[in-house]
Amino acid sequence: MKPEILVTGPMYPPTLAKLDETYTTHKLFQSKDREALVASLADRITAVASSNSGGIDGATIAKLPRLKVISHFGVGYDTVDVAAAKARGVTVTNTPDVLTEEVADLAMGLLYATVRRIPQGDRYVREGKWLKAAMALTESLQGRTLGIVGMGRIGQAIARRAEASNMKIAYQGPRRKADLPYAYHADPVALAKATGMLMVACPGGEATRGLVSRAVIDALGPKGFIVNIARGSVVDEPALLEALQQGRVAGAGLDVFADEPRVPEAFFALDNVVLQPHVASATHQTRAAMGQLVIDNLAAHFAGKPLLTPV
Ligand code: 8YV
Repeated sequence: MKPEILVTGPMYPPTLAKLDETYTTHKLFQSKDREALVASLADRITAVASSNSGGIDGATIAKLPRLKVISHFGVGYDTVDVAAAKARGVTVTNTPDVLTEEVADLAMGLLYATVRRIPQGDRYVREGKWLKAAMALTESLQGRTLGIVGMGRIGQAIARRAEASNMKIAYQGPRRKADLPYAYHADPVALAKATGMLMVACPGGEATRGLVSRAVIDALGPKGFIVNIARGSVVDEPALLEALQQGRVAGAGLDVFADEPRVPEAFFALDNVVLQPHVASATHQTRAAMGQLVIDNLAAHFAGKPLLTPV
């Protein structure tokens, strides 16, 4: 009899296939009666596999008295009620490190695309406009200072890339990191004012909800740029949309949104924003590595061994 697990959200199909092979999987996200499914499993489920598009809340955790581990597909786990889990002695694991460089690549790609207007140039050629005139010049990244909000593993990987592009680095976060040689600003408004260019790379969740507020966005100024590869919840999205519409900031590159996959259509009409469908880690190699961590943490649990990546 294969051990049973509850899978609360869809994830990388090969990983799901591997879970189906190894476990009797109960897929909450496919269930017609989620309440009934959870109730039917209450007396025996010890492990859950969750994802960003299907997390697990405190109410569901409370209905699983034997639960021991939540193996989450993602480095960010803001769709998991970690406080409720910890209160119950349930360990949550995530998928850090294996996606750091991949996410940093997309972040820099989005910064280049936004400031050097690469998608706009692509459209300019496709629409035959180059036949009539050269495309307008853009701003330069050279010598600019990139203000990174959130200097964790991904923030530092972005900083390395930006430095290789002759950019200077400043950052904001809960605390100064003594081992980093960059200028630190406790206040995101001060970081925006000092740099005019923000890269949002901090965790999501209540602690950072609305951290990049209207005041931060206004502090960027009309030559300012912002890229968000973290979570839509971190940025005041209506304030950013308004600032872009009114030219109070020069441009934005967005991979994440407040209510994914629903993106406010008002963004579509704007020529100063580059939009991506939350793809920072979306390569076969990286998603496979993330999935392997989900699998390895579950295997460790069922083998009574230490979990690999507890949060
Ligand atoms: C998602 C991410 O996991 O890891 C994260 O926190 O946001 C992404 O890698 C991915 O979009 C799959 O849902």
